[in-house]
Amino acid sequence: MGEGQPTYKLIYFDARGPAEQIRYIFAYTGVDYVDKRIPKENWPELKKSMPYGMLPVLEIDGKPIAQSNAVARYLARKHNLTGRDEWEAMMCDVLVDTLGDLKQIIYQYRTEKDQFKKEEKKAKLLKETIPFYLNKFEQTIGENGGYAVGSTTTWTDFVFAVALENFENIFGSAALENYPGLRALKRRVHGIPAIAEWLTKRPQTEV
Ligand SMILES: N[C@@H](CCC(=O)N[C@@H](CS)C(=O)NCC(=O)O)C(=O)O
Repeated sequence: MGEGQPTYKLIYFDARGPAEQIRYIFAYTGVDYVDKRIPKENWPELKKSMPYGMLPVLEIDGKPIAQSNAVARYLARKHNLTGRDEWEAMMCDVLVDTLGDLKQIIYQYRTEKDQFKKEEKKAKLLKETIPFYLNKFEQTIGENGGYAVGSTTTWTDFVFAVALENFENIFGSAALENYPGLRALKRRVHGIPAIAEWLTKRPQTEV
């Protein structure tokens, strides 16, 4: 570890989840970190010592920092992954937060216990909500020549690539067939050599 380089320990469960975008940043930048995956049975005890009782948490020189987007944005800023200027950094946030709104709605559908309501939610998602958001994302990415923001790789590309993979897992690979720009973005990110290497060596998990 070079002088001035903090030590990083990423704590999460044995899953991609909201930790995966942070792992992509570490892979892309080549920064060393410990990818600590805690067994579910250790969680109740560990939870008590986490800042907000949730994971992921990134320990930076031993200090635990919560919130996957705050952590990703911090690392992105340090490693020039927030676009060319403050405007592009803001656009990164706009897209990440808007995608977060969609992920939240999908989460509510996935965790719905009532089968009838679940089907209703799914129908609305597929007919209205998903096309509404994905068409807008598709348009933005088209305008930016395949990038989420500006004309360079940003952390937002990583957040999208991770989400789109999950999206295809949830709704089937045909779910993105009307969105060639989104598919191409995911393919481009997955084709970046350091990310491609991470994809082959990462633990294979369901979510
Ligand atoms: N907004 C938080 C959400 C974190 C979150 O929902 N973590 C879940 C796992 S994905 C968790 O820690 N669940 C265990 C618990 O709540 O006890 C982030 O993005 O970091």
